[in-house]
Amino acid sequence: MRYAVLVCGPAGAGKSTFSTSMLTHLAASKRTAHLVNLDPAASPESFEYSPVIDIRDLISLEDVMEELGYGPNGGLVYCFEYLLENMDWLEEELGGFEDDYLIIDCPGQIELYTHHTFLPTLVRNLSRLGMRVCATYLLESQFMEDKYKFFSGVLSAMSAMVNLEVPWINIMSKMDLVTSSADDPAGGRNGVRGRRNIARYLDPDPLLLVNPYGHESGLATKTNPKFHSLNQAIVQLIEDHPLVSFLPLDLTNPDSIETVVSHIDYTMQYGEDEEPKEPHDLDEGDFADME
Ligand SMILES: Nc1nc2c(ncn2[C@@H]2O[C@H](COP(=O)(O)OP(=O)(O)OP(=O)(O)O)[C@@H](O)[C@H]2O)c(=O)[nH]1
Ligand SMILES: [Mg+2]
Repeated sequence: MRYAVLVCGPAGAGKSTFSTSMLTHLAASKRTAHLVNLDPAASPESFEYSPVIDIRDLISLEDVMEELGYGPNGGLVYCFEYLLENMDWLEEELGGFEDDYLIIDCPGQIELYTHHTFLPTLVRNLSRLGMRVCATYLLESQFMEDKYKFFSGVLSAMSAMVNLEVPWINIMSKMDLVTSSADDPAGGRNGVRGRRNIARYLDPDPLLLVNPYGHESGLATKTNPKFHSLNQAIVQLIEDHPLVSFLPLDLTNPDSIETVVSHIDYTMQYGEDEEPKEPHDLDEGDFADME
């Protein structure tokens, strides 16, 4: 059986760093995994592990910009469309791998996740080739510092999930950057502070958006009244469709990586002849030092 983990998420979410950490982690557990680079803009020296399949062997952003006169964003879209037209190239590249575990590092263009047909087509092709596919979607912990930014991140994750229709894991990356203090004078009003508050973000609490701290703060006072009913509708949407919750990822903590990997394994039912394993739960204590 062949497995593919797509590593998705907005620009700078930590996709490439997570892909590398996962490869290191799997190697330490004596499991073979390979890196696939789908980012045509990745710089050649940016990989600790050299990718076994690299979109830049098919097409590079630099060439598209130079030869076709595209700018960087249009150029990237051109590259994805070029790959879609040349799926036989990818199929051929994938041909050499039996019984394998591929980690597919995706580009950070948000269009790819919201409406472009690139990833759904790619996933359909991988499934057709008999691969079990799971997608991870990374959002970085800085999103939790601002409620409005955070909920736009939640909505982007939701729209990507609906667009892609594969088993899905949302990950809150860069948890090592979350500093919290119990005696924060703002009481968590301006973003995540303290362990209880972190929980309200990892399992998004739509009430964060509805003026939870009296009349001084909250979306209701900060935004134009024209948008109140829209905000209300968004809160309702998230409440009615609780599709998005996040696994925290702290790359400085091996247990945290292990937890994320075990959730991925479980989602793909890795090792078909083995008993499916229950995913690890992160110990309560793992974030205890944050308070
Ligand atoms: N503190 C901290 N920094 C991180 C972590 N993961 C990534 N970074 C930093 O965040 C920046 C972006 O990381 P990348 O892994 O390149 O992010 P990416 O999602 O691949 O970015 P694009 O491919 O450009 O969309 C780099 O400066 C990393 O060093 C993390 O877990 N903790
Ligand atoms: Mg990257």
